Amino acid sequence: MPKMIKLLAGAAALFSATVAIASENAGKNTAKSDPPFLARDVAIFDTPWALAFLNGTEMLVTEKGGLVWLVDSQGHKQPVEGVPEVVHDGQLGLLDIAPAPDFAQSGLVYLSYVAPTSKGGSLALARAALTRTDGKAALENLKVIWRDGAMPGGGQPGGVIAFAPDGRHLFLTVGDRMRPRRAQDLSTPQGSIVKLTLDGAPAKGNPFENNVEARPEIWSYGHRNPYGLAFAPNGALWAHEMGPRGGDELNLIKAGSNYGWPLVSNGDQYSGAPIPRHSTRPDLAAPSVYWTPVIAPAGLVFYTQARFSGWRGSALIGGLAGMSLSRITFEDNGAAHEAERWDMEARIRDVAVDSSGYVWVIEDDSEGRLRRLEPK
Ligand SMILES: [Ca+2]
Repeated sequence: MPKMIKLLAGAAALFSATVAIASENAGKNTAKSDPPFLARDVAIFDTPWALAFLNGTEMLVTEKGGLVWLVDSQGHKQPVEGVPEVVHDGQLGLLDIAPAPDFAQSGLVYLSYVAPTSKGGSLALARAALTRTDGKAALENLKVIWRDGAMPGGGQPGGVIAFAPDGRHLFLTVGDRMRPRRAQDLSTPQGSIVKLTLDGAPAKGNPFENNVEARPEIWSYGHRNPYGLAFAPNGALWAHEMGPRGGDELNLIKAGSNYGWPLVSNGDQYSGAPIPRHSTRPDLAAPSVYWTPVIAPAGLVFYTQARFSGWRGSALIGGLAGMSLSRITFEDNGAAHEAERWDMEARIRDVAVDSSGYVWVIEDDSEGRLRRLEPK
């Protein structure tokens, strides 16, 4: 590299290090046992994974084993037929579900799952019409609109869907499937967040669309296993992901950014072997918040309602290992803080807010509860 360019590159790295927001370790925070809400048990599911409201009173709940339920706010459950076959093994199975931005008119829903392949299963994104005839609910005209490429792998599938505020695109988290190097390999979508049209095609203007060696749907990369993805009220995209031993992360997601896995982490390998910290590589995007020890974050929703008046603008994150619910606050400069964490005495898999401002959580258990949180 010519000397002048080297100098400029060094100056750029220094500049980005100077403007980077300091990462805050929230792992040392403790969960409070006196939450400002009452939790009402509404229904029970076998290992539920995702919860999504369709309207003010009805929601869809997925179970990892491959069932979808239509549920009302009183807890009445109706099975939804027409769910595709899934690979149910450890972390793999039926994953997220989300109504289309125009669901009220189209009746379309999107779902993610690990689909059977000769290599053990690949992450699939499908779209289907939710129909209700003669008292029966079903997914009809189901079409797989995107696949991760059917490469072999282990757990850590990712699979969380978030629609862009423009209503014309969607984002999907793709886990590294326990093949960490793929998170730095732009020729595979594993370990990335992808941006797609509502038909599953790579979005126009994606950051690597002119890189012939890259998958054109990739929006950001260097991710490990993201189980939370949501747009903030100001239009910023946030994701969280599970670290290895330590180093869970909450990241502000920007087009083309590399979030570092497995080159850097604020956690270590499960063996105890160290991984270089984010601070050693200012060229890689560092988390706004990290957790060491971990909470194993799952589910992410921004709270914009009035019912919990002090929570407006906050994000809520469930904790699997943490058996917790965390409230995250944000600053205009991209900094974030775990303001509070409450002990939920169960592994929290997903969190949602209904149109009345109540918060709903589901538990990761063979008898996992759907619970409604209301202010005390
Ligand atoms: Ca990272």
